[in-house]
Amino acid sequence: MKILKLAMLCTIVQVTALFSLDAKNNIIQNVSARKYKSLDGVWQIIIDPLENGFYNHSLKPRKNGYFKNEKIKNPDDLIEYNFDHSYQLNVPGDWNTQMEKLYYYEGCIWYKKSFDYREEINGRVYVHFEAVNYECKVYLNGQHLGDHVGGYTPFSFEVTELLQKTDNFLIVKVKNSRRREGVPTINTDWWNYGGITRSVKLLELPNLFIQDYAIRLSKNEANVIEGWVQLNGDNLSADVEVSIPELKKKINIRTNENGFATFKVKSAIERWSPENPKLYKIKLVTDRDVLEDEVGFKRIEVRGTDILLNGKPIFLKGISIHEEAPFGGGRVTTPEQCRILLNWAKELGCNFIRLAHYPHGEHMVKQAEKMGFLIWSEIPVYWTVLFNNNGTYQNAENQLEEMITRDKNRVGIGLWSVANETPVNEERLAFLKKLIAKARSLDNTRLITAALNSQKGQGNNIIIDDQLGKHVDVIGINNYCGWYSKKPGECGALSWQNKFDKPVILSEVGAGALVGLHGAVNERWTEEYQAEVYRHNLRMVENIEFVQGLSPWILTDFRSPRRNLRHIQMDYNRKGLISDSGIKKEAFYILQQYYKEKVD
Ligand code: GCB
Repeated sequence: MKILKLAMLCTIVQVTALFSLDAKNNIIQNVSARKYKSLDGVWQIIIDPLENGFYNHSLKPRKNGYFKNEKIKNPDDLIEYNFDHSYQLNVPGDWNTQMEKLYYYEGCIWYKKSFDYREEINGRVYVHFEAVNYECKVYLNGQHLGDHVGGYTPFSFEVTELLQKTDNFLIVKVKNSRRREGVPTINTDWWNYGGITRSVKLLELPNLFIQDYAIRLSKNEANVIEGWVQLNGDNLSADVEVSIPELKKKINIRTNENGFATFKVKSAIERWSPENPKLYKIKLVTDRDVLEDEVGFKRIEVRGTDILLNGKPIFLKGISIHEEAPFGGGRVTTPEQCRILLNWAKELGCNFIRLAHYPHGEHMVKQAEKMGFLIWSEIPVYWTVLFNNNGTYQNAENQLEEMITRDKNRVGIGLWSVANETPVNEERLAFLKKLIAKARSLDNTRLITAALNSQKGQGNNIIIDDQLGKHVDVIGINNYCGWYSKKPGECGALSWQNKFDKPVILSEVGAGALVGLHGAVNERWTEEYQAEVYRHNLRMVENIEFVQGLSPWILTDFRSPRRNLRHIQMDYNRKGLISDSGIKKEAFYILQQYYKEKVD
């Protein structure tokens, strides 16, 4: 297995100062535009709660674990597992909603996919996983390829040397046991959907291939497009042509001995915005590789308490979204499901979506920017992760880096969020400051944010003074007036003060309602109560001049094991404006009306 060479890493680090985007990890950019063979479909699985396929009775790793896929040769052989006579699951997909007995399961499952590979290999082949929750070990034909931790970002391993014409077996040991030191930690308010939740591909790449590239509007020079290209392979010095046909631009560059080159070109450019989600086709060509993408150009910045998009103040009419499939739950697995969610957000009148609380799939991001949504993308540093643990920090930083590496060319991304509702203390401040610095070093063209619930209240006065506010560009505030505190009718009278001269997005506000349950406005769980909470909170928003957007909690009901009120919740957080069965609640129309009347 080849991974990026150290020399390449060094060059990229040097160039960081120039371009602020690096590609330290081995993520391969824009996989859906490459030649690939899909490994999606039915996989054989073995449910292994004791990790017996990995550890022996003395808890020592086995030499011949399940990853060997052994078969008996003689009738008296003893092998106590057999993938071919086991259960099956679909990939992509979570295991919890595919098999009743796995609904609450948190533990280890082995996945196996057999395949032939009769194609002539003229270059290199990588196995690419778009996401596996939460951690995994990957084996091909009995050989360990590598491990990955973090349930929402992509990773790949080279398999060129290991592929056989027939009877390949790819085995993945997946584990979604919650860990105190994990990111997220053991306590969340969403379902811990386990499994190979996104697609798996065998990427067919030339010997020298375009591994990664960045392209965007220069932050410092007007009407300048800039970027870089990173090749992977031997003899890394090569000619690359970057073209943007619609702008009639062709840029010819030559990569250095580490496969790296930057480019820059001046051009009149139509800016991307929610009203005009303009994308340009681009093409990167070497004598061995051709890659196409669609990219857009925008500038987002802050000035005092304003958010400026392409130089003009914008009010972000948003909604928060979990990666929960419409009509029945489970992880989103298809572009069609993304479209349904995004069409609902459009119908609501949104120009902004908060993709909570972890990086969503690439389909979602790509589709969203095409439809004109500005996007908040987040890593699962949620609640009380172990801020004093170095391993936890490394894990969070790695997930941040994988998220930014994957989506840096997605013009729709406006904000990177490093955390949600973290407790105020020194260790957390140090941890998040470091993450913020990392995010800025990877991408200085997006705004950095975090959702805080640390505002202090006394009577009707609320003050935002969390020291983290100093370090982010935009302060996200989660506030549940009328639900977790106060009566709905009291929210309109709240008076907010912000210690920082920075914009605030009300990143969460909301209330629960069971669709179809009707009653008085003071009866919890009714649609009327939820609508009342929205009415009063929207009145409150109108009184806070530094609020430049909102993403109420949440577009649809979503599964959460915290929600145990059987007759109402049935394992669902009911704060959705739309039920898990796709029915709109009264509050949907309240917010829709507000967005209709609100000037951007
Ligand atoms: C929050 C969390 C979100 C929860 C929500 C709730 O503040 O950020 O993940 O789901 O509250 O419904 O309690």
